[in-house]
Amino acid sequence: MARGAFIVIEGLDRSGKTTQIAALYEHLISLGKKVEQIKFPDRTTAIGKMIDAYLKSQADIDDHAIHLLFSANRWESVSKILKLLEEGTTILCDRYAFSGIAFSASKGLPFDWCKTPDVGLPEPDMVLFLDVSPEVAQERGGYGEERYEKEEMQKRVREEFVRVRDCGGRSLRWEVVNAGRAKDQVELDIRNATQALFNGVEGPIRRLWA
Ligand code: Z5A
Repeated sequence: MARGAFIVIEGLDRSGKTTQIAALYEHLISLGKKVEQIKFPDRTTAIGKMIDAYLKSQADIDDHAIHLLFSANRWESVSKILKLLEEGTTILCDRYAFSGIAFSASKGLPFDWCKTPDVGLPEPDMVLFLDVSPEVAQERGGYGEERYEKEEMQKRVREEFVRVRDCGGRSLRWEVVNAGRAKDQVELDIRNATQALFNGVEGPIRRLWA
């Protein structure tokens, strides 16, 4: 039996990740596929609660320490991710290690240091990067409520994402989607990019940057 596909959606704040994951989820359900949504940070765990307090500026945490907490928050989901994939369930994941590097490096932490704690995580079969200018993102609902939601920071993060893509390793599939357009146009692009994965994936789950 083919294993499930591991699909990650990345992008700046308000690029439409949550909207598009929900749309792809509904589409896969309508096709009768086994599919699960996950999201990082996962704010439900003990580590996730610390991250949540940090993002809401209710707690101050050293830049290095918060970076390691974001990574630990992914590692605590690895057994669940592997189990779902092995059972044939497609995973749609909202943010992953790529956000971890891009946000921390944009604060000035060394790029390679930022990458190290996530080496060996399950590697996605595809990363869809929803590209939107910080100006367009800012016009969308809710912008400005959390710690990183500032135009200057988002511009630096966008630049760091390019470096993250370029350090992806030979096997990593990274597709850029123009997310500055209408929701249904973005949805169609994402569906087209991912449809080859809907029936599952042959071969082992690779490890990220390993
Ligand atoms: N972070 C980190 O530092 N290190 C890490 O390792 C990780 C994360 C994993 C919280 O992430 C912060 O954590 C994030 C990165 C950092 N900080 N920042 N910045 P989060 O994922 O929990 O929160 P978020 O990035 O702010 O996600 P979001 O608010 O859920 O945004 P989104 O999912 O990309 O967008 P959306 O909710 O689908 O859409 C936002 C609005 O735009 C909404 O009103 C939609 O109806 C609208 N929308 C969506 N698409 C469109 C289009 N195409 N046109 C017009 N309007 C649209």
